Amino acid sequence: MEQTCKRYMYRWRLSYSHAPLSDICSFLSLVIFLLAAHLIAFHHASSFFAVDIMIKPDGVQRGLVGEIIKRFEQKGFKLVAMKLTAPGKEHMEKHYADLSSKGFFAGLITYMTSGPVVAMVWEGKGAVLEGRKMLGATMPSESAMGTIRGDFCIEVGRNICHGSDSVESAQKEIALWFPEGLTSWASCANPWVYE
Ligand code: DAT
Ligand code: MG
Repeated sequence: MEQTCKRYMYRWRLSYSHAPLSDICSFLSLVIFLLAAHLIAFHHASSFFAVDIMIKPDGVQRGLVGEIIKRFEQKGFKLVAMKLTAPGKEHMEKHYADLSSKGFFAGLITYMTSGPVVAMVWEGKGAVLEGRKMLGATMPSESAMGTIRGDFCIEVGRNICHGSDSVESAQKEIALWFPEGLTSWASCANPWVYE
C-alpha cells in the first residue's frame, strides 16, 4: 500500500514538474473562478436581503391583505416598510419597465392602476428567493397549492401579488416604492427564527 502511494506521488510530481507553466496557471485560474462563483452564489442564497412585495389591486379588493401579510410574518421575515398607495400610471410603468415591449403591458398597467395596492418590504435570510417561492409561479395554473397564487387566484392577469425576482430588482423596486427609506428595528424573535 505504502509502495503504491509512493509510486503515485512520484508520478504526480513528475507530471506536475513537466506541465507547462501556462497549464498550471489556467488550472489555478479555474479553481479561483469556481471558488469565487461558489462564494457569490452562497452569499446571494443565504444572506439577509430585503424583498419588495406588493399586494395588487385585486388582492386589496378581495380582502387578502391580512392573509398575505400573515404568511410573511409567520415565515419569520421582518416587516421594514409598508404602505397602502395608488401611485398612478407613470410609477407603475417604471415598476414594470422591463415588460414594456410585451403585448399585455397596457392591460397590466390598467389593472395595476385600477385601485390601491399595498407595498411592503420584508427582510430576512434569502428573502428574495423564499418570497418568490411563497408567491408561486407567475401563471396561477402552474402555482403549487400552498403558495399565495396557487391558493387564491386563477388568471395571470389577476394574480394578486408581486415579488421581486432578484436581489438587484429588489433594490431598484425598494428605491422606487420607498424613496423615504426603510424602518430599521431589532426583532425580539430573531434568536427564535435563526440559530
Ligand atoms: P412575476 O409577477 O411572477 O414576476 P413577470 O414579472 O413575468 O411575473 O410579469 C409581471 C406581471 O405581468 C405578472 O404578475 C402578470 C403579468 N403577466 C405576465 N405574463 C403575462 C401574460 N402572458 N399575460 C398577461 N399578463 C401577464
Ligand atoms: Mg416580475
